[in-house]
Amino acid sequence: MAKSSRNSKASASNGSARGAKATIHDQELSRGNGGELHQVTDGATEVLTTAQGAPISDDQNSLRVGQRGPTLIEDFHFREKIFHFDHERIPERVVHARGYGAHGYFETYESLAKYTRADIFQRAGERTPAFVRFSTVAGSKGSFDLARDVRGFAVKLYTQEGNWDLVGNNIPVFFIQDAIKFPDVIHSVKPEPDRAFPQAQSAHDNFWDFISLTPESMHMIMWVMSDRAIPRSFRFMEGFGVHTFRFVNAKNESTFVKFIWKPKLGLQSVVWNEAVKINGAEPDFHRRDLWDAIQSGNFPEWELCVQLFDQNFADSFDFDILDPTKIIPEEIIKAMPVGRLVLDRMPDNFFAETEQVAFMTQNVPPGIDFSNDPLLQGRNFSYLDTQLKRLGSPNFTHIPINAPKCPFHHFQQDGHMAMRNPVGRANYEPNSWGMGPRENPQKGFRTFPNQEEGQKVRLRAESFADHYSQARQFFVSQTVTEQRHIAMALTFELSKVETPSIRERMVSHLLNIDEGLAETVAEKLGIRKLPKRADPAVEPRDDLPPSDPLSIIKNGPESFKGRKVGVLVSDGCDATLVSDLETALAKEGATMEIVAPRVGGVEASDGSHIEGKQMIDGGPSVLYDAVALIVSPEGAEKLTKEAATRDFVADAFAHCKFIGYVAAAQPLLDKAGVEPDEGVIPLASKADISPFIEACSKLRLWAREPTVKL
Ligand code: HDE
Repeated sequence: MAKSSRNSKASASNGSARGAKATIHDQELSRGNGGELHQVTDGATEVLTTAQGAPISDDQNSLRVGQRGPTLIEDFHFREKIFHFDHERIPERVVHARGYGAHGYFETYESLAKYTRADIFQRAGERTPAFVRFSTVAGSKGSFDLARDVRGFAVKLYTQEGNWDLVGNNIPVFFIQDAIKFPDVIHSVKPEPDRAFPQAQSAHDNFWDFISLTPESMHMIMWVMSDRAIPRSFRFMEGFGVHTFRFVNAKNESTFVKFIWKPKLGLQSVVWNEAVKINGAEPDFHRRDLWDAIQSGNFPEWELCVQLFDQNFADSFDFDILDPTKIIPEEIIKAMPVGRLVLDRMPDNFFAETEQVAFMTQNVPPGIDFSNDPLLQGRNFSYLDTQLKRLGSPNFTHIPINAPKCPFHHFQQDGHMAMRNPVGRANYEPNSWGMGPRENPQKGFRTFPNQEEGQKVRLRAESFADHYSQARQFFVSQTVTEQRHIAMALTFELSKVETPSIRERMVSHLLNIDEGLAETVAEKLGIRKLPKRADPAVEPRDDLPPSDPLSIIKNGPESFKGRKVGVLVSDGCDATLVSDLETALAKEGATMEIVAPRVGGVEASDGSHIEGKQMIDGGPSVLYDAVALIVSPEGAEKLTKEAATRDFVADAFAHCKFIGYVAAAQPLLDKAGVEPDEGVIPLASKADISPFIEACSKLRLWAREPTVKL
């Protein structure tokens, strides 16, 4: 008796904390419908209701017979609550399941009317609302952010003539040339079906088996084995439309176009050893980074660049412009900036927006059209199909995140969850009631009338046959450091392959790309006798010149803006130095985070308190772009005893980061086995701060890497 009455008291007091503001569900309702929100209130706070609007008296106890008796099925509130909970999950995306999105806008620089009638490109300075979702490809929704993987870069632009979805990746080429191979490449990379592992990894037999049997994937493999596949942040990666598209102008003239998003803050990736550790320390590393940047007003920005070319160029180019395993180097066709994308607002609700957003390659406004790229053609089929499976109804366009923001009128009706139906008698056209919308040949989307003819065949064009030349071009465009990373990535991945013949088959392909690379990988894998090189469909070329835009290191930032320093402090540390560093970093547009022995913080030499953001175990140096060690002699003495401190310093050094340190921190460097070089920078006084930040803007001291042998 006494027990149950205590419970019900607790429930009453729990209840008083409820409803301090409108529930998320209510907010969604009021926004989604734009209509009046019916609120039941007791005058002070809103009253909790069922989804049908009935006020609820007790949300702590289900209805039962007596205090200890069976629960009653007539408890409609309990039934509805559990029913809804049981149905909260929807299928995750079959690829790109793990993603993170943000709102923003696209601003057009100049009119592109000469090339396209797309409304978004007509007026200089015009802003178009945008929603972007970044993603990994292979892992499931709950996987970690730093998987070695392609990143999705999907942009929805709510133009005044309908939604334009540019559903791209952070890599400009793809694994396959024909959409019919998509299920195969994806099955091979996903967890193996009998054992259901490994999760979010390509380092396993099935993937490399498929790849080594698919020479057209070799160019993509070079990119995926490069640091492009382990970006430091969504903010520091490029996006590519991949396929050749068409611009079509008002005179119905067509220009081919490729789209590239270039981050204003320059390119940056992490190293593999770091990625592995980030995944353990902060599986949401990329999510948190985007969240923190936007919430603090440091809005990430990209420039949209277009490569424009005509049929004459297409006919004369060394490769087929319809082949999605090829790029057009920027030295050959300039990437012209045409606008900028700014992300300035996080969604109010992850599920409603980021999860339910439905991107579709076939969402193009008048003035943008497709090419015959067989991958693009296949995608145009797939994306509509997949939304029906995932979102469960053809009315997924009624979900606010997917609905156009321009006026729209059609006669589609009914179906599950229909929110909008035609009003009035007419739900067809033509009708003689004079009701409803009609098509408009001038304003409407007109497909570019490209002449097409030929036999129906299942044939791959000869012009798609060269699988190695651009893979080599990518490799020779990299700095020595980046080439080393590619060799290490291939070695790592293939070391996880248990079948020796698959490893060898891969090396036989590498021989067609770069002999030195093949030899290094073979040697590191312990392959004693080099296999014969793979038989190429077309003899690879070695005369394609290096292209600088393909390297990350050659396209790094101009400053340390947008980056973060991890500052390790202890009791008795120099408070002025800490605050001077913070001020200087803020001036640079960078931030710092205090890592302390206790998250409660430390007492500095002047008696002031410095609050910790992370305790040392929770803030390893892999989370930062550079580190500073600002400790007192006593603090250093204590910290050297902690394994986490040693890792903090040793990892920062091994990952080639810049390390600023006060003299008292010397024991920490010694304990971590740091051999000072120009990247280990004394911070004796305020005057040392600016050279330290200047050095940090180079991001890494790559010259150190051969000595740390990562
Ligand atoms: Fe996708 N892809 N894809 N893809 N893709 C999907 O659509 C597909 C390809 C890309 O954040 C799916 O809504 C086929 C290339 C991104 O919601 C699905 C082929 C590129 C996203 C699908 C490709 C992409 C997807 C799964 C081979 C870069 C995430 C869920 C022909 C240019 C969008 C969904 C988001 C998602 C099919 C190849 C990018 C199944 C058949 C090439 C960024 O429709």
